[in-house]
Amino acid sequence: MAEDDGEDIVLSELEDDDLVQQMHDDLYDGLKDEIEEGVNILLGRGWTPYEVLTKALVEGMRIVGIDFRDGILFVPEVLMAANAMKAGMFILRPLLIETGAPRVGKMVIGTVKGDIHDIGKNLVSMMMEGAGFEVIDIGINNPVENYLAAIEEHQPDILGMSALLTTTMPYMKVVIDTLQEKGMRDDYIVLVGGAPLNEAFAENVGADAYCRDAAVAVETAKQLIAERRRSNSEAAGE
Ligand code: B1M
Repeated sequence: MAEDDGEDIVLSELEDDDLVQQMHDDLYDGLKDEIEEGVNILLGRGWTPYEVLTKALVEGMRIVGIDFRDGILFVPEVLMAANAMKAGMFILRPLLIETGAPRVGKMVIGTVKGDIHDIGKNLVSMMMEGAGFEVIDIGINNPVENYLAAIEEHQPDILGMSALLTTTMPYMKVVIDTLQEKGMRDDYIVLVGGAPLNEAFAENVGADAYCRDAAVAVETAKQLIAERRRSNSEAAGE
């Protein structure tokens, strides 16, 4: 995508806006080293990790997604873009989770069975950790048994599920129905997210909420945990 006029581009010499534009191009081209360099430059110029994440990386991946959809990019190129994105996220992760905040709750999160998309889930995990949550990430392609084993082992407040494909999102209902059948549904707050979902879908499958993005996931998690704790202490007559 990036126009190559034969001149080497020196990232550190670019103004912020041009650098971000160049990073979108570099992400598109799957240039991991350049993405790492760009992230470090922006951080060095005083950008917050969250700004770098959203403006340089997430926006760049949005553009990749459009051309993937339109058949301009194919799986191998998108994989390279995803790897470059992950390299940038790797630098930002410790900065985003660097917080003295007391643990506000625990979440188990994973991408559902049949689905290997994990960038969005990883981002949600990072933002939740940054907001003071303990996060147990069970990875991709999770059958219901994996969710059950993880919640039994870790006893979280929240179960989070991610799906990026219209063919895999119905699996969320399988997990929630299983919790229901086992009489465990009300023990957990269930949050769902992923590009093809919406609020109506979340309501249909019996989730507590749909989270449009990682920031909404954090806000929703905090709000629902506070509500749950309030009603528990009211029930206990405190
Ligand atoms: Co895939 N892919 N892909 N892909 N891929 C999509 C999803 C697609 C929309 C592309 C397109 O056509 N435009 C399309 C799905 C179409 C559909 O179902 N309607 C698609 C397809 C078709 C496929 C394959 C079938 C392609 C093929 O093989 N022919 C295949 C399926 C593989 C499988 O899973 N079984 C496939 C493969 C891949 C790659 C492996 C190449 C790669 C994934 C690499 C990886 O994740 N490690 C990939 C990628 C990168 C994408 C796109 C381009 C980008 C996804 C992404 O990372 N976005 C994507 C296009 C798109 O989404 N526009 C696409 C950035 C990320 C930050 O956003 O994931 O939405 P997102 O997460 C957000 C929110 O959704 C929310 O918060 C996140 C952060 O703000 N959120 C949650 C997400 N999960 C949450 C969980 C929560 C809360 C919020 O829990 C509490």
